[in-house]
Amino acid sequence: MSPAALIPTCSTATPQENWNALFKAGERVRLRVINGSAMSYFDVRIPGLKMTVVAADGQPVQPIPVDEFRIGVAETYDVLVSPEDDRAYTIFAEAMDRSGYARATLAPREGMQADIPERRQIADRGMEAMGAHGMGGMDHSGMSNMAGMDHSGMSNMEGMDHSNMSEMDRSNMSNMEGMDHSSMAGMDHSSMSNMQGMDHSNMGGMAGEQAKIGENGLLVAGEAQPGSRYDQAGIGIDPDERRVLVYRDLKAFTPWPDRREPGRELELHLTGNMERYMWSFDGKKFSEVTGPIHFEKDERLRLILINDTMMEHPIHLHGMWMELENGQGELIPRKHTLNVKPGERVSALITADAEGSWAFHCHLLYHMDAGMFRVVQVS
Ligand SMILES: [Cu+2]
Repeated sequence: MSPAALIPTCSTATPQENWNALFKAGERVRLRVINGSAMSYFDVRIPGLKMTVVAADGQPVQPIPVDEFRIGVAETYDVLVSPEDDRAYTIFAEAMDRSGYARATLAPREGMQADIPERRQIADRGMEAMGAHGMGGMDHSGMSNMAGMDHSGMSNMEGMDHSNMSEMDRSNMSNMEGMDHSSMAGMDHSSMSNMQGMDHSNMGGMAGEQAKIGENGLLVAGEAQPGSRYDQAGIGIDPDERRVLVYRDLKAFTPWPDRREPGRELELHLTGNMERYMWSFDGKKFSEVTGPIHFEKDERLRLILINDTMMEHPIHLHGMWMELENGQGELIPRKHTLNVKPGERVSALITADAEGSWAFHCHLLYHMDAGMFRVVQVS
């Protein structure tokens, strides 16, 4: 499976600049895709080419043929592709909220380009698919406006249609976790300036992509309770039978060396308040905690992350690997960044083999800055 060519180029090109990589027909190319954005999740595909995922966060995994994968901030996936035709292919990375895209081109010669796919709609199939609990009774007419919200306008909030927000059934809003319900209903627009840094893409994308799962029966509405349901960790298989990578697919080649059972469990809640733009672990911002999280040197522990918010968070640990407990037994994959979806519970095994102080944080940079950050001290 070794690729004939590794393209060791980083791209900071805009879609218009159209970063280009050349291939020879029939050769196998390995692409390493790193989400280096500050706040955006991307759905990545190459129309006309099957991709085979062979590594996650730089760690080899057993080959997984996919048509598309979602990549959180700081995650990395390596894919093999074998372009055979004498034509260009568009590497298309659509922002999760469909507000924009990144694009590059694989081609046999310079100067070629392929079509840019039409941007897909954010699906609007109801709030109960957002993964929060008890939201089944929500007024979907109000939320449909939220999903279809003009995100470009939201960056300054000018374009936001507040009347749509008020259509929401407030009595049901009280079921929404992690939100300041009282102030949501009577939203103070002056405080909206706090939302400038907010990742609206996630906000818009949440309802859409989760709901897509629901339509395929992989995620039944209201079923997204905390639990290790890794078939829900990604998008699943969508209506036109395209295969989309999910965490449960990731399977290592050989067991990682430390096979000890964890000596203890450490549970952390991902917490926040969208309107006030507060993000934290266990309800405490970094500035409010008294000290680091302590790992005993060389201990084996289980880290459990529970997302109490309505957004996805890519949680990143420096210095040590997290072995994602995704149901693959001894062959669970290891990652440095774990995407945790709204309402989801994710667990990982860690061998604390790296002495020192390490950053542990949400890799949405505004969240990190707001306080979703801790120091892990191994000693
Ligand atoms: Cu976050």
